[in-house]
Formats: sequence, C-alpha cells, structure tokens
Amino acid sequence: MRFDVMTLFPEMIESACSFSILKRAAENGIVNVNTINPRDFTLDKHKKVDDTPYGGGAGMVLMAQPYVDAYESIERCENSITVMLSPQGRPLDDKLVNELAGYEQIVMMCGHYEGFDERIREIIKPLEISIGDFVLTGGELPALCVIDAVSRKIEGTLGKIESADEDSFSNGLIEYPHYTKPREYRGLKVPEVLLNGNHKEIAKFRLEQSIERTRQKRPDLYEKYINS
Ligand code: 4H6
Repeated sequence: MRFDVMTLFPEMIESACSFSILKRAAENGIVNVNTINPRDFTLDKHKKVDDTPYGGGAGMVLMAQPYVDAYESIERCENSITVMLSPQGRPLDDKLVNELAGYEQIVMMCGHYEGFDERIREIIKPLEISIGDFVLTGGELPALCVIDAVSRKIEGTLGKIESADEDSFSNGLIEYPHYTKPREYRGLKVPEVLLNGNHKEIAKFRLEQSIERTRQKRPDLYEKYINS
C-alpha cells in the first residue's frame, strides 16, 4: 500500500508515521508513505499557495494551480483512489476503511486556511472523507487517521497478537473489557470466568459484555447489530 499525501506541512505526516506499528510497517515495506508539497509547485518567487476569496470574506483560499500541478506530478497506478479530507466528506467508519484497504495507492489532499478553490475539486474529483463532525485547522490529522486505520487492515502490519479481526467494529460492536495482572488491584478483582481456562465460556462472556456495552454506550450501533 502506498500513501501519497499532498500537504503544506509534510513533517506532520512524516513524524507521525515514524513510531510504533506504522514505523515497523514502513521498514518492512508493507506500507510506503510519501509526501508532496504543493508549495514546491508554485510559479512565483514568494511561493504563494493561497489568496483572498473572490466575493470577499475572511481567510484565504488554496489556489488551484499549485495543487493541480502537484497532483499531476504524482505517478498513479491502475488501482488508485484520490481522497480529500474535509468536513463535508463521507464519514469515515470501519466499512470505508476496509474499502480503502482494497486499493494499492491512496492519494490524499490536505487542506488549510478556508479550504480549496472549488476548481481543484472539479478537476481532480476526489472522494471526500470526513473523520467526524468537527472542524480542524488542516487535513493532516484526518489523513493520518486514514493512514493508521487502513495500514492496520493490511496483511503483515499487525502481528498475530494484535490481529484486526477481533477488534471493535469488525463485528459492529464495541470492545469487551480487558484485564491483565495482577488478579486483584485496589480490591477490584478480575472476573472469575477469565481465570478458569474455559474458552467457550470466555468467548460467551466477552460477546455478552460487548453487546451490553454497545447497548449502553452506542445505541445507534446496537440497533444496527440487532437488525443485522
Ligand atoms: C478541506 C476543506 C477535515 C479541508 C476545508 C479537514 C475537519 C476535517 C479543511 C477545510 C478539516 C474532518 C479548513 C475548513 C479550516 C475549516 C481542513 N477539518 N477547513 N472532520 N480542515 O475530517 O477551516
């Protein structure tokens, strides 16, 4: 899987991808994260990437030329998708993450200031994705969410131990409670069922816990689960 991230702040992407599981995945050649800075494609001596909005109003708008030229410089393979991270996009969820994991290359466009000149969308026609109903100063953190969530779906990124199929959301439910040593901490005991080695009972306990927690904390997901 190759991620090509168009950003004015490449260090944000590079530094976040240099830790833990993402770092290991990059070292093993399972994922490849590359950045492209539209500022490198400006044509004026001030390297200007934004300008004031036609029609007036606050803030600055990202200019079409540096973004479109930067985009066209990226070598795109057959099985590639282009994504724009924006508050008006399709909400990111486990289903969309799985869809994205089916591509060989994901090109991502990170916006700043007031956003993009609309002609960037008209020319590139990206899939717009949002990580939630809130506004951020830039698309880099959402792009990192996509990189992280998609990478962990790829064979070889996670070890057996961290396997993704047992996660929250792979079955549409939230996680059951986890415990590790010691058996008792500040008078709080680990549930007996987890200590007796009966794997069938343990699986039953965990599923019941997942269902009950989902009912309490995420009634929207619970309804979907019950009706599926
Ligand atoms: C594109 C267009 C994504 C990108 C506008 C991006 C939240 C999300 C951005 C903007 C983002 C999300 C710039 C508009 C700042 C508001 C970058 N915010 N914005 N929910 N911001 O996924 O002003």
